Amino acid sequence: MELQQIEDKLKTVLKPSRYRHTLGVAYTASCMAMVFDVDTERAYRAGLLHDCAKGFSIEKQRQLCERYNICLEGTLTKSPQLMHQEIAPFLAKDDYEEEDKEILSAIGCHTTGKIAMSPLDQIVFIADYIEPNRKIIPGLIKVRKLAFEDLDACAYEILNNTINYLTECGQEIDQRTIKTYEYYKNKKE
Ligand code: DGI
Ligand code: FE
Ligand code: FE
Ligand code: FE
Repeated sequence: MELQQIEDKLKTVLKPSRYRHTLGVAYTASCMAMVFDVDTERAYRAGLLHDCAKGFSIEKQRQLCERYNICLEGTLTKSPQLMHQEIAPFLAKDDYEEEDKEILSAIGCHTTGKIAMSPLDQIVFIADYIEPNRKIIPGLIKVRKLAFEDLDACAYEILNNTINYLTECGQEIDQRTIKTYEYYKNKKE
């Protein structure tokens, strides 16, 4: 699909604030791509598509998980906010004609991250956290600077903040979030 078509369609399925966030991620990802020699259109497209499943109700997301044979055990049952990451690659392919494996990979790990992320994976993961419409939270200023300097250090910082935040809220932390955190922690040392 043309970028314009993707944007038009997303605008009809996402609420206005989510659509605004989506554009913020697309633009931030393409700026980061300029710094780290990644294809800017790919980064923009991945940014657009990353939350394509977020407009559906949790019930509808559960149905989509069943349709795509996504296993609903473990963290996904306790943390339904992770479902949209699992659905995104399937939905991007079916509803937005996205065939690019690297884009599908990036949107499929944008919430938890994964071990040894590609530069594009990291860019989408980071852009989602720092885009300009996000409200300022502790540590964000530091993360925003690192985003244009060091992808590994930036990913580590985000995962550390997220794990601390989820622990404070008493929320279940996904195994992938923990594994990704440990991976980037070891890489840093
Ligand atoms: O979809 P967005 O709001 O743009 O952002 P996101 O997809 O990165 O994250 C959605 C939510 O998921 C956010 O509130 C943080 C939360 N989250 C991230 N990692 C984990 C998690 N929640 C749980 N329970 N476990 C995790 O490991
Ligand atoms: Fe998301
Ligand atoms: Fe995120
Ligand atoms: Fe997002």
